[in-house]
Amino acid sequence: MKRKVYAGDLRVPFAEIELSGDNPPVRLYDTSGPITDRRPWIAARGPVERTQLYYARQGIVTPEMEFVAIREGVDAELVRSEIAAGRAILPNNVNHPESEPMIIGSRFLVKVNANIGTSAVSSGIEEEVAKLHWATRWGADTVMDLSTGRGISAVREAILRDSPVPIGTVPIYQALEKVGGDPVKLTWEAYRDTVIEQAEQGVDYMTVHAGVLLRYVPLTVGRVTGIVSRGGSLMAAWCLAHHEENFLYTHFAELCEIFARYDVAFSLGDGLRPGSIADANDEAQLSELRTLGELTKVAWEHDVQVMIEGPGHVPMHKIKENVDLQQEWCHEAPFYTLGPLTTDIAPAYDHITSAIGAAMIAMHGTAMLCYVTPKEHLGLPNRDDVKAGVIAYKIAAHAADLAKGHPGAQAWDDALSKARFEFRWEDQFNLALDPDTARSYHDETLPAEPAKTAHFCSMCGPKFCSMRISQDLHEYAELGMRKKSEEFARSGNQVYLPLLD
Ligand code: IRN
Ligand code: FE2
Repeated sequence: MKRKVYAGDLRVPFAEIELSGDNPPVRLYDTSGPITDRRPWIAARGPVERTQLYYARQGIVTPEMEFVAIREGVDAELVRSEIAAGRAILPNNVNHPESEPMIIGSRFLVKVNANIGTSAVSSGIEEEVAKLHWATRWGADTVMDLSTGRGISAVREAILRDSPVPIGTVPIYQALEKVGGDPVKLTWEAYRDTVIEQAEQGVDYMTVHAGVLLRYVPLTVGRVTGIVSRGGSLMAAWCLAHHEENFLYTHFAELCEIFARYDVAFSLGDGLRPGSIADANDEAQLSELRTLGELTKVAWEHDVQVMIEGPGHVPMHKIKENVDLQQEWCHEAPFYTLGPLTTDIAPAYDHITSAIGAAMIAMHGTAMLCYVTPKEHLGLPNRDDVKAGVIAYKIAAHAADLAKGHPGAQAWDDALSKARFEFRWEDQFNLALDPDTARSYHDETLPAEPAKTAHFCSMCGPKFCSMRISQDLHEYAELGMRKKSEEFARSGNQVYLPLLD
């Protein structure tokens, strides 16, 4: 069975799966909470709070960094030096002490973000808080509250106070509500006040579409799908209407000063990301990426942590180039990508079209994957969609951890495979990423209790089970091949021996 355990004085949470017989328990990274309290660590640093990047650059290992090192099974010094170099971020607003420290960087486990939030036409506070817990239960490492419509401060407050994971937002959405929904009326002042309000509440990272420059907007005219980013299209509309440079770009240094006070991290938005296979890796997208690299340096000068958002829709053969250019132009700041979707033809299955791209892009070095649910392009995800999206992305992330050779990643696979081979069905279910579904699929055809120890399942039946046959092969080897081959000849050279009679 699964139980929650805590390691060390910092009480780092893990899920421990107990296995049958003398198989050792397996410890897994656990994002499900309940919430911790970082208040004492924050208070101990005195009245002037600095960012984790500042401390890392000073050579100081904070309790947050130590916590993360235990969680990842790596050295605290690796955590500190990766943060100091800007290659990893530890998002944790000083006003969000409920969140458990985690790290986003290519040298660490690949992370998954789940988007939730209300829209003008559906959903309320309880529903969104339930989605938060549901998402972290299945392994979401961060959650973004993308609420639009009325009462979004209250939704965010409820989510923050209940969240064991860092929370991200896109402040331009709320700024737009403040100016009555007309992008032309957006102002730096309205935006700034929104950011301060959200930082005070405890938002850990914010998507800022500061790379959508006036001169890049015409580059999107010939595209098949134009500008698909909500934030990107708002800023593009503002720039064109005023014929002025994006105020997020012109006020970027001021924004850095605000972020530094709370240790809010930038998620530099990809407002010009491609929204279709046809538009992948085009000049609009790449121009913005170069600008994000320039802004990364400015943020670092203010000791503010940065990650870079990426596409979108990209066919498989154009994925690697995205990581290579991002790493080069953005000085190795962590990459955080939305999928990418590797084809446009499967609405209702875009958790799959995008998990394929997510696995590939993560293998090449993307640090965090923004999930896509089956409802992408179609509607607001419900509870089932949130689970389908998180599970698809946990698979992509773990597959990439294996490919990258993250220390310890394979232990989980090995434990599950051993259980499978030894027909320890309960152990196999308990080790599964989604035990509920694994168990129910098995029980659909073989619900009886004896089937839980049977050496076959209903896919192949008793006679054609390759696992059982190869276990018999092991036995043959142990008993002596010759003796067995004699028996085999005597039995009339039958491979599949009758089992049930
Ligand atoms: C992630 C990578 N690229 C985009 N994202 C996510 O898209 C981002 O983190 C946020 O959740 C959402 C922002 O959408 P718009 O405003 O760019 O459409
Ligand atoms: Fe899309």
